[in-house]
Amino acid sequence: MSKYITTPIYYVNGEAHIGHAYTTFIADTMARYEKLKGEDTYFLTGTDEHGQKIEESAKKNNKGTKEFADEISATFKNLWDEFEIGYTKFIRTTDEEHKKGVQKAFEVMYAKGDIYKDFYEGHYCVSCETFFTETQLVDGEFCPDCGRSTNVVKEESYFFRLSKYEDALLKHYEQNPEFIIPKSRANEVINFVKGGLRDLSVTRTSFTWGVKMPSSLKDDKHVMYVWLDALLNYVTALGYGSDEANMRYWPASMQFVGKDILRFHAIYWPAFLMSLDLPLPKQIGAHGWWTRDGEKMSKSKGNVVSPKEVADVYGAENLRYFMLREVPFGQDGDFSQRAFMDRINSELSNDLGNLLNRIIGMSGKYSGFEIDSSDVLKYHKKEIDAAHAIVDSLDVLMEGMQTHRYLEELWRLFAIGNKAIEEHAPWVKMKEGKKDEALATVALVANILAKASIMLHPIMPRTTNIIADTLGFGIDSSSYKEFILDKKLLKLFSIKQTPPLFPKIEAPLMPEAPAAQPNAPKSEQAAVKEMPKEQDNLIEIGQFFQTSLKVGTVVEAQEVEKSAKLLKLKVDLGEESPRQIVAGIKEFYSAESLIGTQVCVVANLKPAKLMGMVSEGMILAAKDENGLSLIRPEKPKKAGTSIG
Ligand code: ME8
Repeated sequence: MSKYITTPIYYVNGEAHIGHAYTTFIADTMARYEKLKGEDTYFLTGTDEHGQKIEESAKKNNKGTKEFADEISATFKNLWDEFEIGYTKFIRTTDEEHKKGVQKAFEVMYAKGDIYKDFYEGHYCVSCETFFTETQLVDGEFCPDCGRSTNVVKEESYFFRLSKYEDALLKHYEQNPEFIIPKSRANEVINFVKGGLRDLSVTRTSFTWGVKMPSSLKDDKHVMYVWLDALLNYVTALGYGSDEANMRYWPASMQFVGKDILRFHAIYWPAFLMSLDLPLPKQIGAHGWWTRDGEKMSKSKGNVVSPKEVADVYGAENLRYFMLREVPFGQDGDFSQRAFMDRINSELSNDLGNLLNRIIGMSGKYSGFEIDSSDVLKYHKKEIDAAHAIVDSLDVLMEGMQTHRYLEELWRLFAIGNKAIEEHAPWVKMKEGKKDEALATVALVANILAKASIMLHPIMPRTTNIIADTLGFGIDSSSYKEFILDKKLLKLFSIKQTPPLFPKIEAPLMPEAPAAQPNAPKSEQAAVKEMPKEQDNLIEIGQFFQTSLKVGTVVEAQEVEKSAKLLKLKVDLGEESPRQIVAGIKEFYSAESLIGTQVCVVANLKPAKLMGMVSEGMILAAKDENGLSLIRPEKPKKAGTSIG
């Protein structure tokens, strides 16, 4: 069975950042893994180039729209080429075949009666290219997704009968519980659909930068809605509507998306496919959001992490390793140089790099850079069996996208290797004249390194090719079969001397992120307040003690879905149950990063309602022009400890 793996196609309104890189890394890893297993695999990525947002960005940059799209699209393609992303095709929605395919799809949907003409009146967010109803807006004006102002738009539009597919979608989710991973996200989608689907406006007349209507409709004042155009890329890339030979790869085995665009992929996209009588993708994988040093990345804050900048100083594959090791799939992740350096130094350099160096060194000293595996099973059957058990456990982790667990388990192989060297001390055995035993230990470790590098290959292809070259073998689906599936040992290693692959990093190699600029829309001046600055408003000590300040431990934290600013926290104040506190700190802290940390709380504040949620306290924070930080006890204190 063939495999088809996709990333979202990225908007060409700005250059790639590590969030885009993460999606691409994880998809590339999956595609490489399937190829290693010998699967016929097609891997698609590309750029999304139509719509009002791109038109406006081009204008701001004083460029023609196509010229601008060409430039930014090329920066994505070049970046992925630098990262050696092994895509089969890089699609652009401005490609002629794509446009033809979209027009054909529109005709098929129209002929089926799934598209009709009417008027649309709604609030449009250009940045998200999405319409909202009045009730969805924050404070009647702001986009619930990005917090920007929306415009009222009334125009003639063609509509897709999304409502018709409500039941079929719900049935599909029910019958295919693995359709959306992680499962927690599936519930969000199901609830959204259960809440009722409105037909979707799928054309625009207010701008022209989009795929034109099929000529058969004779209505050329409309262009296609960018999401209809964009989602169809997954089949037009395979030739839908033109040369359909590659349509044999459809349905996709895995479509990776960020959680921000899951709704489009798990609701609209399957409905479009049903309308086209095409099968639905096997799985949609929604990953979490990356922050930098606990803060959301944004151009306005100037704290966006450029993958190129990181790769240039820390190494492209080290970044791949870090991102895939750092977060469980589906959860939010944080990029900090400290965490990144720790993983490079301890895991890549100490555990893996040192083991390879020791093998190079010992094989040179004891056996002229040749390692013979003949005696491994005689002296080290236990270790080899343990290594094979680990290797056997890996497939299910990768197929379930548990890359952090996959790498964690994989690293246990290096622990076996390092422990064997310590325990069997080949240098002592050599002195005792037990050369066979010493060389068997070296061969054991060489075999462990060989197997580990095959399994690490999808994550660090270039690095593992160097390791394999150092050991004297090649990584491909036949070595995967021989050394992983059939559990064979490599009979003879011929070792090359290779300089250390992971030099230790002593200090951060990039400038630290500029502190964030608070930029809250007026709609959400939430529960974090600045401390009073007035010196002339003196109070008595008794007045101060009227405020009950307590140390609390955050036990739960969640993003408030329709809000760009709010997090909903459960804070343990040593009371019977934790308090719910809604705080306007989402721009500065990810929910994930707060769990288990301590905060200072005004505990006797009258409960207030924020976006319909009760907030039973206020969290203390300090905010200046450089951003916001929470006030925390210097050392952990029991939850509920009074401050004062
Ligand atoms: O939404 N953390 O394009 P886009 C993690 N063109 N991932 C992130 C991220 C972050 N901070 N920021 C972006 C679009 N991403 C549409 C898609 S598909 C038919 C059309 C990743 O350029 C994540 O995968 O805004 C997200 O879904 C994607 O970039 C959005 O890229």
